[in-house]
Amino acid sequence: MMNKNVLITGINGQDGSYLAEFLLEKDYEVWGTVKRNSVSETQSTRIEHLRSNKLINLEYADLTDMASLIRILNKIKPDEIYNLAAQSHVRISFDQPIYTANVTGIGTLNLLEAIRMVSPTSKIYQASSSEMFGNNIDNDGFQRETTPMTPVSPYGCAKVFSYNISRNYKNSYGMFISNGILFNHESPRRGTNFVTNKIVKAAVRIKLGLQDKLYLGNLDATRDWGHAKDYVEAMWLMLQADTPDDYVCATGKSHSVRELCEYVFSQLDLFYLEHIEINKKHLRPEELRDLKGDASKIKKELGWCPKYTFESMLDEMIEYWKTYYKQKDIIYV
Ligand code: NAP
Ligand code: G4F
Repeated sequence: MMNKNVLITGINGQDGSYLAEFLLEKDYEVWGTVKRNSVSETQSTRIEHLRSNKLINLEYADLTDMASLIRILNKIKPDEIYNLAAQSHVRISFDQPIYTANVTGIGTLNLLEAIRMVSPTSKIYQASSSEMFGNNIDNDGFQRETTPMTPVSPYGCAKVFSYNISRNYKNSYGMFISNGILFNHESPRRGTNFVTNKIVKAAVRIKLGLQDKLYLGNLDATRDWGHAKDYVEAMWLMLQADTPDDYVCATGKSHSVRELCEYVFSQLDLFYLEHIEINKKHLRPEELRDLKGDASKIKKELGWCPKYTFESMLDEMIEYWKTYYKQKDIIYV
């Protein structure tokens, strides 16, 4: 029997790399898009360990370059498409709002239009985000599929456009498109300018005497943090359903950035307040204050069951950085 083939845009991102591993284990033929970088080694850092697998293929493409998407779709005609590519950093979206709108918003439309023309029966996953809710919270303290969306960042606005245009293409053209409204998810592969991995990496470096201070922004914002490995399984589950639909993915527990610092530093026998300073440059012009998701729909309908806790996720990240610096011949004290 032929292997199912799949296209992942943004395969070298945090989620793309875990999703590629997950799908290779299921014997999919995996095609992924990478962006050209002048340092070619960094184009595929997170998936370097998968490159020798005969079922993985990389292609140059950019969401802002529709012709590149048409070329790949023509070649592959994928059974499933996971649109994970984005300018995904919320703080940076305030510095580069137009670029963010072009990639994270219009880029999705470029892809959908290309799929409609070339491969309309492909099943599509759109990477939507809890950032779309802005500061709306239901009376019970949770956000869910029905919570209104009033985004508070250029990134959130671009994601709402992608969410809406995906639904519009599903309804207008009968395409199979599901939105995963994913809450924050992390791992050792998380970019180190997102708050979890920034804190864990810095705390390990402080413990090793490689750094004195950690500069952060708002310590009082709360987030619902899960593990990326659990969340890529949810993406796949959405495309195995009989009909397309939109699903929230979250742990249902939220913690403040302060609590995160407290936990990570205490795991290294440090007291966070002795090492943290606030730097205004990490504050956002408008902040999304609190996130806590209700994932009962995906649990009930698709049987999704996350395995990691907040603590086990952070412990894995701490171990990663300890090992990383050990391999660099630094003695851990
Ligand atoms: P990530 O690590 O930032 O990965 C994004 C990927 O998109 C990278 O491979 C990046 O390539 C690629 N990319 C950026 N601009 C592109 C363009 N113009 N054309 C083609 N590819 C482009 O993000 P992630 O954490 O894996 O998240 C995956 C998706 O889920 C994103 O859409 C994100 O917005 C969304 N999301 C994430 C979370 C979360 O907590 N992680 C939550 C909700 C939704 P380069 O590295 O070469 O730039
Ligand atoms: O780690 P963050 O940058 O993630 P944020 O803004 O919640 O966005 C992430 O999750 C979204 C889902 O809700 C995704 F759609 C998006 O792509 C991305 O993956 O910041 C988390 C919190 C914020 O409240 C921020 O203000 O941490 C606060 N924070 C405090 N100091 C900081 C810092 N964030 C960063 N990045 N750097 C700081 O120094």
